Amino acid sequence: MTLPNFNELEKKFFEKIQGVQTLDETEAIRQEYLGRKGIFSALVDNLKALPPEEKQKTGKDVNTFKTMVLDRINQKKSEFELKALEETLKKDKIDWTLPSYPFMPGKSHPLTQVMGELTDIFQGMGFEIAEGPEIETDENNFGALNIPDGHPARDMHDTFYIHSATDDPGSKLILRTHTSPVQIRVMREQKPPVRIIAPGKVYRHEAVDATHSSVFHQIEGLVVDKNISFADLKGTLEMFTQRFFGKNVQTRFRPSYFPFVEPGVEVDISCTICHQKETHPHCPVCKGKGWLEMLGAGMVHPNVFKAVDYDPEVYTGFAFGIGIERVAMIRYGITDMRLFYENHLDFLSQF
Ligand code: FA5
Repeated sequence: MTLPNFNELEKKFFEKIQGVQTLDETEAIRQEYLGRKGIFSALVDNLKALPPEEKQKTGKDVNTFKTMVLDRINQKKSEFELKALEETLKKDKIDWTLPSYPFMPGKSHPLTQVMGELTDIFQGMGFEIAEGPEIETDENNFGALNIPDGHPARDMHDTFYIHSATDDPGSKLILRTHTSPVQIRVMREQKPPVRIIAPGKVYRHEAVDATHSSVFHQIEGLVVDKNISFADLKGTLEMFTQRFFGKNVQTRFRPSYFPFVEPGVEVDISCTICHQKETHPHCPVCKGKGWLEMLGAGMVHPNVFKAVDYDPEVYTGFAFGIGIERVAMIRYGITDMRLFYENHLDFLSQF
């Protein structure tokens, strides 16, 4: 048995590897040397026939040779891969003069913007923000607000009922029809003085049209303390309308009925589109009336105070509920509420 001549083997390998031109040719050499039936398999097989003293030394030489072959093949492969990458990059050259893709930054929905502005104005007047759930108990939405079962005022709020196994108004669930139940939640949690606003979504089973939606937004306001009067309500709402719509806007208080306030009012503002000028009979927003209805308000009814364990002989308060969609329509002169919900970018991107 002749021993392998490593000098000869190395010389041959170097000749071959220096001559390769492609990645495939390099792979062919790898197979020839390191493959299952390759040169190294044969060398290892031959070791078995050697006497033990030769076996160890030759085995070491085989390993050294193998490591060298492997390193060189890997180096060659990397060279070809790098070259291929460079060529691809050359072909895919970036043209910096091309126009970029249009980039449209997002922004808040107009209703969210209006809600944020209203919240800021009231926070500036010292109001805190309160929250309540959209799934509410019948008791908080109606009962505690002086609208007992069977009261005709319930007909004004076409209510979505959530199936429940009980008739107990404290457990019967509905989708809240206004933000007024947050008044009840806050008063049950804290003693006067109270000065909160509660913005949020409300639900009514209404036929949807240009001025009505079945899901819309309100901001509730509630102030309770000793000696709170109707003058405080008027002053607060006048300051709010002037800050939001501008100094030239006038407010009008009309008597109205809500079971949870006494007296109750609806508050209108002078039309911000026609400014009640001579052309106003044709105004598309106020329809010639010169005034736009914006919110309901009033002095908190003593029965509401009794329901939350406040003493109506000691405390008085006022409350109001503003329709956000209505305010946004007045602000921007929009005549159809449905535009807010259709998600057309042409419409939304104007705000
Ligand atoms: C209420 O919801 C009372 N909770 C308001 C209130 C609070 C009165 C506190 C007194 C004291 P009303 O149903 O009128 O009242 O609704 C208030 C405002 O919500 C309306 O002025 C209107 O701007 C808006 N609104 C009512 N129904 C709809 C609807 N279907 N779609 C859009 N906006 C509506």
